[in-house]
Amino acid sequence: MTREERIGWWREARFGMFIHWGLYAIPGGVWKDTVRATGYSEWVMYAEKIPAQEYALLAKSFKPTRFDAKAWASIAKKAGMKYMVLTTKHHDGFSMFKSRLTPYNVVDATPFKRDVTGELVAACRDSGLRFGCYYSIDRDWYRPQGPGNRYKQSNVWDFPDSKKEDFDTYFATLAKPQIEELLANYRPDLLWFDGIDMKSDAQVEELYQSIRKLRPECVLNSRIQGCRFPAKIPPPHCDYISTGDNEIADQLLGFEWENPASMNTSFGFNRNDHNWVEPKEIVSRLVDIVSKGGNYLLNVGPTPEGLIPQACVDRLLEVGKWLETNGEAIYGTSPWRVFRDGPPPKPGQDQVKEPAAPVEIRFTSKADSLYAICLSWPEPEVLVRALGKQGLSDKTIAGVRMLGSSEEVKWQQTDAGLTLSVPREQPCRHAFVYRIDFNHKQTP
Ligand code: H79
Repeated sequence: MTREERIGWWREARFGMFIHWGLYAIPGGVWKDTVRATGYSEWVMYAEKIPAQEYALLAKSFKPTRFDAKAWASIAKKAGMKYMVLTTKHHDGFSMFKSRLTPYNVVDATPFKRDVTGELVAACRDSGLRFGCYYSIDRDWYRPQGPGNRYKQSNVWDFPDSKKEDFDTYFATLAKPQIEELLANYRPDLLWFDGIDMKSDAQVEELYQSIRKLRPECVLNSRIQGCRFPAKIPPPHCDYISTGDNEIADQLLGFEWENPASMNTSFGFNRNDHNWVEPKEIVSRLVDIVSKGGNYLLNVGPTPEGLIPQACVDRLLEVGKWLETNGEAIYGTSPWRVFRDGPPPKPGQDQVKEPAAPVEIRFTSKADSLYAICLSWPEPEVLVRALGKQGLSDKTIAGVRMLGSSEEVKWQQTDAGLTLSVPREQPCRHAFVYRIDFNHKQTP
């Protein structure tokens, strides 16, 4: 199977749900007297240097009585997301799936005893969502031979003797067989590696060949090899590039990419972090990412009770509402020749967060249509400079409308650009999509 065949669904999907759920949800950013209202709650074991045996006791209080895989899948669906990626093992080394390789897993080590990965896979399949497994391959703070005292972010409080570190053994006896186990038991559509660069080239190759043999259709992100972006574009053993956490590419990359992003400052549940990204910015970021050919993998950190926080649900439903009207400008689109139009950015300006007047525009395209997506309501009219007579010399415009609006849009094309009238009523909130239809060129 070719990469082109494998990546088709993923390229059309554009918007996915990342789920960080594990033992770290229980402290939720609070450990003894230390309260962290910002930052990665899934790093609590590292940040507090919690001995592995003490951290492992958290498993005994993992009782998410409100967990309902179908409800999570339904939230993702309503948000307009097309795939889900779950942390099957994070850096803390705890497996959120039934594993025969270690009893330190959600079924064998908790009173809950339910295979949450299996339940989520089933719920996703039932509702037409693709499913991916996140796996932290290069870090494991639970295991003495885990990676590794050579690296600065490893567990040196339990395992100070760097001679005991043995990445090769960890890789051969746990990481690689667990990946094979995930592939065999859950048949994921995607494997989402998080890693740093502990693996040798030979290990990457071995892992890659094994995955391809077991499941040729499984899409792979770039962190199978290394974490750094934008170095090595495109890396050899992956289907798409993961940018840095919360890092949006600032240009068209010419290769599929995805931004893993949090909705507050943490990926795992943090009970004191209320610093939520607002729906308008989520929509802006989605549009910005898709205009550059990327996907948006937006995270939720469910609570120890098993609920997606209400603040996330509210925001996701709001984005879903926007997509109901405007999804055709997002799903299955390709980037246009340029990704943006609008006033020249000021140095250091984040154009998504602080769009400059009069209006920031992003483009996407599909067949004979071009979508010009305004990141704020344009008044009294909008001039799209990139679509002047010269910029569009090879195409003629058949008509223009605004998605969700039945009002007529008047348009005029000059050398300066394409001027579009603005409907009286806003058809939705947050961002506004003009669909510009071109006359179809008959091939002779
Ligand atoms: O799973 C999420 C993060 O936990 C994980 N990737 C996403 C998807 C991740 N692993 N490593 N890193 C992110 C980068 C490391 C960041 C750090 Fe830090 C900066 C480690 C120490 C300083 C942030 C601040 C985390 C701990 C303190």
